Amino acid sequence: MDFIRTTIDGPVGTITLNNPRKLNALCEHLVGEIIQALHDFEKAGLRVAILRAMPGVKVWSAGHDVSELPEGGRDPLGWDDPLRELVRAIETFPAPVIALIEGGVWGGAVETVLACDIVLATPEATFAVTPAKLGVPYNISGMMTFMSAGSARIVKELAFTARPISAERAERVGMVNHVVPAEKLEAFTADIAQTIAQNSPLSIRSMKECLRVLSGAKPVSPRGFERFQGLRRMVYDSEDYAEGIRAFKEKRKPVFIGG
Ligand code: LCV
Repeated sequence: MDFIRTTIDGPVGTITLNNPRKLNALCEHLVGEIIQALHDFEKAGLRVAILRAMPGVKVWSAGHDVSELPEGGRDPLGWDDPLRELVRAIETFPAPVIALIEGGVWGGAVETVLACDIVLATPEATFAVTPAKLGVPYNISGMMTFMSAGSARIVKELAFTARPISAERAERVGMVNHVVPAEKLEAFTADIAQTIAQNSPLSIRSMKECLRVLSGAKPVSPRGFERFQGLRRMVYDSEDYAEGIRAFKEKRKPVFIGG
């Protein structure tokens, strides 16, 4: 594996993001390695997976690899996009996935973390939902991931401002389970993981799947779905979307014209 490290401690497996050159941006290669590691953990019958970055990182993950986003005319977050595949792999992994967060979590990496079952963070960790900064029309299941982690009002503030929020604020609004000082976080995470691993894996697996289905069970009519997709297409076909991606690559602030 080039971009991750994996370790196994009895019934608990750990995946460590390790592509510092790209700030662990969720590129196709990195995502493929994470998904493969989860498949390996499932085959090995592990009872908990921990997803983390290297100790002491300033950036846990910079989010979707912007260089892999289309420059317009195509849905940037379609079904087979690596980020979508990663979120589904976490959600359907048949055991709890614990996110151990140090540093900044950006864009699609926030959804990835929120797709995990338990989120543990240091006080210095931050979370920034960034589609509006890039001009990206976030996708429907992604918005539901955010909605299941926080109230619509909090999601709107995060999504509309695109500003990072602190781990403490994220904990207060229910997006993070525990905020723990960095020097204690590994032991705290291991304790929760080992506790889970001693409980019934079948009971936990069924409850995780029930909760996944129930949290996604928001009635959306076919007409409503098509309207969402029409709204999203209007965005990714827009000049604003192309400008957002171009500005990121040219390392300048985008100028959005609303069209
Ligand atoms: C590719 C990158 C990235 C990156 N992709 O270091 O949620 S959505 O809809 O927005 C979704 C589509 C999504 O997830 O989009 C990505 C959202 N992510 C962000 O907005 C974070 C963008 N990155 C940053 O704001 C900064 O890089 C942070 C604050 C994370 C770190 O800043 P720092 O000054 O430490 P640099 O900005 O210098 O980045 C180091 C290298 O990593 C690249 C960046 O272009 C630079 O490349 P070069 O060394 O070639 O110049 N990089 C950073 N983020 N998401 N590449």
